[in-house]
Amino acid sequence: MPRQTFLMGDSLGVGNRGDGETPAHPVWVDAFQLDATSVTNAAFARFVADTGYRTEAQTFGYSAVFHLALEADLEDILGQPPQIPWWLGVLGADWAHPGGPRSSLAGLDEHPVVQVSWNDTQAYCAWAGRRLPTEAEWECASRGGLSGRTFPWGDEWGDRHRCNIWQGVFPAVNTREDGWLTTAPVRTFEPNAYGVWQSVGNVWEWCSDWWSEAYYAHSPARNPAGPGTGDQRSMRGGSYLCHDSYCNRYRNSARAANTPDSSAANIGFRTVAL
Ligand SMILES: [Ca+2]
Ligand SMILES: [Ca+2]
Repeated sequence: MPRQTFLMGDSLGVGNRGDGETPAHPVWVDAFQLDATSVTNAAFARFVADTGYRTEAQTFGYSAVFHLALEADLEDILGQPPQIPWWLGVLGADWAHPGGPRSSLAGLDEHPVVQVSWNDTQAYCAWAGRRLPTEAEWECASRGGLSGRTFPWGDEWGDRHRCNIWQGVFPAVNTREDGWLTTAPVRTFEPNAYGVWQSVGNVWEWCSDWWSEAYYAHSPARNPAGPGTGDQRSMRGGSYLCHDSYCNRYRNSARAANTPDSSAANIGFRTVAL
């Protein structure tokens, strides 16, 4: 991505209150080289084969699986959070078993790796000689040189599916009109003008920043890298679970966060050259 000043944040008033997408503000970013796609299962498998790395989900013994994608026995289900009961804590769910212990990566080599925590991404980046993007870099790349637009391709949805989100009635019925209940291969649909595939939809992507809803009010104008400390790390782009009715976060400016040791079946990452 070329060095540039771009308008960061929600300039259209479509964001979620509380997500800290405003105020929209001009930001300078130096040139950077972002992966065209999310890190794939095949790439993560090379890292694990080379290093013997065990992810945090493997150490904890469980991770979060979406209820319609569960591949586990009943005794493997630890429970479900009352506020978001479509997520199940599942014993044996990890990057190699994203739907639970009965699932595998068969046929998923070119799908994004999921069930990786922010801390896991740091181990992968150290091995690969790369780093996570900042939120500013991620958003700059996702915008693809278009200023103030909602999506990587502009504002209009058009007459076809352009990203992997939810169709139907969340969280019970997914009609799969875009072809995918959970992850899609990383080179599905079309890249944006910067050659970036599926920044919005498919999987959330960890960024390097600590999370703060209040950051945009005082963030530096050049290469903002997030607050100095925090409890959660930022994520960008939404996932296959996003839907207008529930999680309108498949947008360039949308933000979310999670604790750095959390993993789930809809969180992955992509990297930047050092
Ligand atoms: Ca879908
Ligand atoms: Ca994405």
